[in-house]
Amino acid sequence: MPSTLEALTRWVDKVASLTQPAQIHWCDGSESEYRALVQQMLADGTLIELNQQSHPGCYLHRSNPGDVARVEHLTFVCHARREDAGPNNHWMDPAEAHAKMDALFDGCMEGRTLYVIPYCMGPIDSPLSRCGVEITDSPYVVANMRIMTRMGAAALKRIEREGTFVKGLHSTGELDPERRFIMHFPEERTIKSYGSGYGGNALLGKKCHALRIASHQARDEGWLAEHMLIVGIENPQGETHYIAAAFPSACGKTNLAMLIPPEGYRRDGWKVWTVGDDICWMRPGQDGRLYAINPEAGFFGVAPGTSDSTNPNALATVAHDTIFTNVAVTADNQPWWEGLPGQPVTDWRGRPYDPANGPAAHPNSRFTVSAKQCPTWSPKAEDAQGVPISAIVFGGRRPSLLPLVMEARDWSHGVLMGAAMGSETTAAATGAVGVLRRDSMAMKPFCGYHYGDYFAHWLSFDKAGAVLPKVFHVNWFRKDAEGRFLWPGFGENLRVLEWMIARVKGDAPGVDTAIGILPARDELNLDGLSLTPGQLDELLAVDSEGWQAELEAIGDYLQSFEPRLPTRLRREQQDIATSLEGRTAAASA
Ligand code: TSX
Ligand code: MN
Repeated sequence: MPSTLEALTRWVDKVASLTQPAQIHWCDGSESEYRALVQQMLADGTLIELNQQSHPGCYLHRSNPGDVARVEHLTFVCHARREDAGPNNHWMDPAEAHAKMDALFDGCMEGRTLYVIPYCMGPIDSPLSRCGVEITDSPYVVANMRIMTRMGAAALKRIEREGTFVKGLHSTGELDPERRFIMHFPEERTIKSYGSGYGGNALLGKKCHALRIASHQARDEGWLAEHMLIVGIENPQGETHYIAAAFPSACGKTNLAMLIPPEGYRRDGWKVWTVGDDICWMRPGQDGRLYAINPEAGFFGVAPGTSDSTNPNALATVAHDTIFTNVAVTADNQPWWEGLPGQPVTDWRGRPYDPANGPAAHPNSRFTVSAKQCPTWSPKAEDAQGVPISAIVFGGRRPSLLPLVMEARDWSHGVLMGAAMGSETTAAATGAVGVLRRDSMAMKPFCGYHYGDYFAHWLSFDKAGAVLPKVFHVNWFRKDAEGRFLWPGFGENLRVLEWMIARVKGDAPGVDTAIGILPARDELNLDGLSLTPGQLDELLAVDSEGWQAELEAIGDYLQSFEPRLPTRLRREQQDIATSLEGRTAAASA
C-alpha cells in the first residue's frame, strides 16, 4: 500500500502537470520561510509596509477591488445526489464541477510558484483535530494560512501518521468574477477554489474545510463542526465555564469572545478567557459532556468597528505582527478604519481619502493575527482534550419580540431555537434593511449538506449517557418604541452569561414560559446599570400574540426542509404554538 506521503506527492504532481507552475515550494511553516515570503511580497507590491514604530511586523494588502468578500452565489456543494445538498446550498454535479474547475486550472500557474501547504486544524496533538493540504499559487494565502492554522512540518508529520487529509486546490486565477467558483466535494473531502484571493474563498482551512467539509465529516463521525465562538468565564471562586455561541454576521462574535467584564465584576475577580472567535469543533467525551476545540490558530476579523470601546483586547492583539487587508492608512502610515480615532489620508484602494468615495476602510476589511497575541487567550485553547462546554448560545439581531435571554427546556427545544434563529438586516448588508433572514445555527452559508439532515444530526446527540450543555437564545439588539437599544451590550453581556452559569449550576430557578425559561426579575445582576424597571420588563416580556405569529413563521421556514425535516423538530414547534394559544386563551378568559 502506498504511503500517505506518496499519495500526497502523486496529487501534487498531478496538479502541477495540470497547472504548469515554474516551481514547487513545500511549506515548512518556519519563521524564516514566513520572513522570506513577506520580503518577496513587499518587493512585488503584494504587501505594503506599515509604520514599523507604532506597528512592528504589520503589513497592508490591498486586494483587487472586485474581490473583497465571499461569493455565496458562486459557492457550490457537489454531492453525488442533488437532494443531499439541500435547499440551503447551491449544487452542481461532481463530474461536471470537476470538469469545469480543471478547465480553469489548466495552465493557470505558468511562470508562478505552486505552494504546498500542509496544515492542521486544531492543536497538533488533539484527537479532535483534522488535517488538510492546500495547494495555492498565492504567497498571500501562504502567509495567512501560517497565521490561521498550524502549518508546516508538524502537520505533515501528522498527515503521514494519520493517512487522511482534506485536499484543497486554489488559484487566484485572473480574478474575473465570471470565472470564479468555490467548489466543495464533501464525499471526496476535496475543495477547488478558483478566481478569488479573498480570505473566505482562498484560505481553504477556514470556511471551506473547517465548516463546509468538516460539518459533513462530523455527521459521519458523530461530532459537530459549528460556526461558534468559544469563551471561558472564570468566576471569583476560580471555576471556569466554557460557552459556545453562534451568531449571524454583524452581531459581534469576536467582541463577545474577547469581552471585558464590567468594573464591579473585575473587582470581584471575574475573568474572561478567549478560546475561539469563529469556529468550534465539539464531540462527546468519556464523561458524556461535549468537549470543544477551536480548529483555528488565529483571528481573521473584521476591522471596522473594532475600537477601544467595542473591543480593546482585539485592538491590543493587532498592535504588532498583523496582516491588514483593505484598511485605510493615516498620514504616518498607521492602519486605520472607521471607529478608530484619527484620520485616514489614503483609502482602502490606495486613493487619497475622499468621503464622497464611501468609507475609508472597506466594510469587510480584515486583520489576520495569531491568537497567541490576544491578552485574554486561554491556556486551555491549546489543550488536546478541548474544553467542556456548559452552555450553547444562539443569538441574532432582533429589534423586537425576542427577549434578552431565554433558555430551552431541553435539547430538542434548543435545536429548534438554533434552527429558528436569524437576524434583521442592517444597512451594511446588501438588499433591504430590517428584513428578518433566518440563518439556522449561523450555518446558512457553511453547512455542507441538507439542513434537514443537519437538524437530525443535532437531535441525535440527545441519547443515553449524554450530559448535554444547556441551550440559550440571546438578543443584545432589542430596541424600544423610539428605536433606541434597550440593553447596553458589550461587557455588560457578562451579566447575562452569569445568569446562564447560575442556571447550569442549579443556582437560579428562572421563570417557565411558553417560549422557554426566562430570568426572574431579581436573577439578573443589574448593579451599576441605569436600566429602569420598565426597560427590564420590556427586555424580558413575552408577547403572546407576537410569538404566535413568530411560531407560524418558524413553521413555514421549517416546511422548506421537507421531506427531510425531523418530526421531533416539527412537534417542538407545534407544542410551543399550542402552549401559546392556551395561554392567550387563558389570559383573555
Ligand atoms: O458586538 C456587539 N455586542 C457584543 C459584545 C460583546 N455589538 C456591536 C455589533 C456590531 C458588530 C453591539 N451593539 C452589542 C453587543 O452586545 N450591542 C449593540 C447595540 C448597542 C450599541 C451601542 C450602545 C448600546 C447598544 N450604546 C452606546 O453606543 C452608548
Ligand atoms: Mn464567521
